[in-house]
Amino acid sequence: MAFDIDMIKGVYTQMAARIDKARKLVGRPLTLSEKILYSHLWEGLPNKAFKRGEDYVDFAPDRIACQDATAQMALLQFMQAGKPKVAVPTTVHCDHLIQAKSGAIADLKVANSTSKEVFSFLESVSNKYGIGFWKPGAGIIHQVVLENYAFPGGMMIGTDSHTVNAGGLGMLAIGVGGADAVDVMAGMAWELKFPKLIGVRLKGNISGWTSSKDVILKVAGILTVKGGTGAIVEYFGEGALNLSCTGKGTICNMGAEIGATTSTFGYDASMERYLRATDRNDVADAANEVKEYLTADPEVYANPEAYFDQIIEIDLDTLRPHLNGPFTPDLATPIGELGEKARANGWPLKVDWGLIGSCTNSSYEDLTRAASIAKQAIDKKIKPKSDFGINPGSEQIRFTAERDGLLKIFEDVGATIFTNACGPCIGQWDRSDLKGEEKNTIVHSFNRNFSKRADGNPNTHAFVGSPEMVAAIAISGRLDFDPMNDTLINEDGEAVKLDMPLGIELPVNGFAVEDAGFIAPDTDGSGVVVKVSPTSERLQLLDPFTPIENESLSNVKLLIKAQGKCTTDHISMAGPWLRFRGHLDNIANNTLIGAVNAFNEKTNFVKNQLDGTYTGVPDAQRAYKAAGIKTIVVGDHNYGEGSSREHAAMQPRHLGVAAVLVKSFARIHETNLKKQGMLGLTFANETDYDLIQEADTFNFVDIADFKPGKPLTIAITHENGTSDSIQVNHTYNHSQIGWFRAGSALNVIKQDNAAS
Ligand code: MIC
Ligand code: SF4
Repeated sequence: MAFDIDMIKGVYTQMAARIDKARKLVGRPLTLSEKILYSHLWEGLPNKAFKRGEDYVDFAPDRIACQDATAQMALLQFMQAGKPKVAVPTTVHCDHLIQAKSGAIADLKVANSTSKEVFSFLESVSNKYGIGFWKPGAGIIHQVVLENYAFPGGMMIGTDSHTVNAGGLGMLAIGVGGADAVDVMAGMAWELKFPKLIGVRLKGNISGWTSSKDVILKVAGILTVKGGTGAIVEYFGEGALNLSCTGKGTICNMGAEIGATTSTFGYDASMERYLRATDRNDVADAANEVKEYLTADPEVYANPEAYFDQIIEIDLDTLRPHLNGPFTPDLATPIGELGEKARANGWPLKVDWGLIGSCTNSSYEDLTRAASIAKQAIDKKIKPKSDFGINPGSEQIRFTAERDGLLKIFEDVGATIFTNACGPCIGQWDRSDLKGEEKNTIVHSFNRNFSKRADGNPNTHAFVGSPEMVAAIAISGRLDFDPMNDTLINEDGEAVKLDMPLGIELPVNGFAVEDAGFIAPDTDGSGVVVKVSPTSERLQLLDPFTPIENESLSNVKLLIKAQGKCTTDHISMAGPWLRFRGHLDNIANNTLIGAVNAFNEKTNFVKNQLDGTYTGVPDAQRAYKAAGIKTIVVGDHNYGEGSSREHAAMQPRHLGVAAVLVKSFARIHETNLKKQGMLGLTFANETDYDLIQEADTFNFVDIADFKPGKPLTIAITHENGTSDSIQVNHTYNHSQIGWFRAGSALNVIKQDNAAS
């Protein structure tokens, strides 16, 4: 039986009336995305049609998922909200804080001891507030959600950008910062700008070496890392129907890499099979009763151009497998063309590691496809040239894969089986084969490959591919290997070819598990005491932020002008810093240390305008804070790309940064800045970025008149006494300006609580 089946049935009971009413209001057939949006309005029955890309709308998500690295801050904030229990079903998953080093059993033991304080905190807060807790080793949040909680037609939010993975089961699942999750946990509406819609028609069928991963690698190449911003991507067509449910999850998962709000697929037989295989006949039966509401109206897919803002068509019959990278997930290259490109760019051709796992590609089917390649290495006597690491997606997958002999195959080719956790995908990797920062290449089945992400080394060139392609490349040890055309020399000196991968969609003998790792909360958690030691270096109770006063915005100094890509990994690095995710002051010591200073192209080296010296970004910022001076961060396009981590907003806020002014923002990060009571602004005229000089002072001349839809003016004084006046845009609505005035969104919740 599924968790929360009554909630799911409740959603289905109300669905028909809400969607039928929406169809009338909109006056035309509806896409699946619109159906889910309109059936999850905070007000219940829709009473107006919304403008895509314009209207802010209040939604009522069905559930929330948090992972250990973001849940700490989310729950520390929720604890301040003064509520006895979470208002909607919520889960916490411990997956980010487990380092991959020697193998699952040893690594888990180490994590359980080094992060004991944090895991115990999360477990007791979960118990107190009615939150389901998935202990370390249970699996990666998005696999566990897909296996247990996702349901067709539902809407969920999660404090992780890859929450979108649940689109594989026909949900609208959206990544948010912790403060957004706190709104919903506290029983309030969740606000989102009504998204635009991108339709992707999948023609033909996937076969051979091409996989679901290649669909999204191709889409990323077309749309780039910001092409999906503000939009939901809805996949359809014959090719969609023939993809497995977890394969659809892979495609939706990496929608985060194109900035999309989320991605989804209509309910179909693959989803029904997956629900039944994961012990959720009740959900499948309930979904079957409202089937027509769980996909678009037929007119939409027959004539999509009339219903979507943009259409992309991909012919799966001719789609080739890809590897994307290095350093960005949208640099797409078909296998076969990579050698030439690598040679031209000086990317090392020798591959040191092949890593299989992450929330993107760690399903049972993924492991079978990769294992079918690994098995050939054994059968054809090819000695793998690279090291191999595997992170299964969940304990259920691991247990079943072990039973079915898949793990044995990987072990026989020398792979290390790491914990069911994020591991190297988030820099939780004690990589022992490098001595320093050697230039090297790795291939992985993850989703992100930003600089330093997996191992902290800026010279590691990481390429993203399907698990089976990662296996093939790792066996060959070469980035330019094309398994469809090239041969390998085996131990007998013969030239042998790898056959195409063979996957098993769902385990023939069913899934099995002994201890899935779930701990249900007490029905009454009011007596649970949550302890946070005042001397802890890992956890720190939060003090409310004080509002940024208008007067403090007249002598604002430039902290850093960031150049080029500035992802949340650059703003608040993960890896070794994950250990401080529950301690705002300690993690603030990594603020913007990865951002490239536009004036000297160095990282963590900025001018402290107070004394003219050059120093690390956190040091300079702490000096401004001590002097009571507010600062501004200037950035390029798609600033804050990547993670949902609100630390990237809370840390600058905590240290006294008042505003972030960029050419464009990634969605979640922009919202996180607003939630924490900061100014997230964009240049009205992009080239004004070039006017910003190293020792500039900023005066927000009309901040007293901060209003929705009205640009702000900033007077900039340069060191040589000259000045410029620029216009900056913002997307704050009335209530978001209220957050700024109150110091944060959480302060508004607290004020409302106190008033009621
Ligand atoms: C990531 O993949 O970057 C993470 C780590 O899962 C983040 C969340 C975090 O920073 O904790 C994400 O994608 O949101
Ligand atoms: Fe974990 Fe990587 Fe997925 Fe983020 S992308 S949730 S770090 S596996």
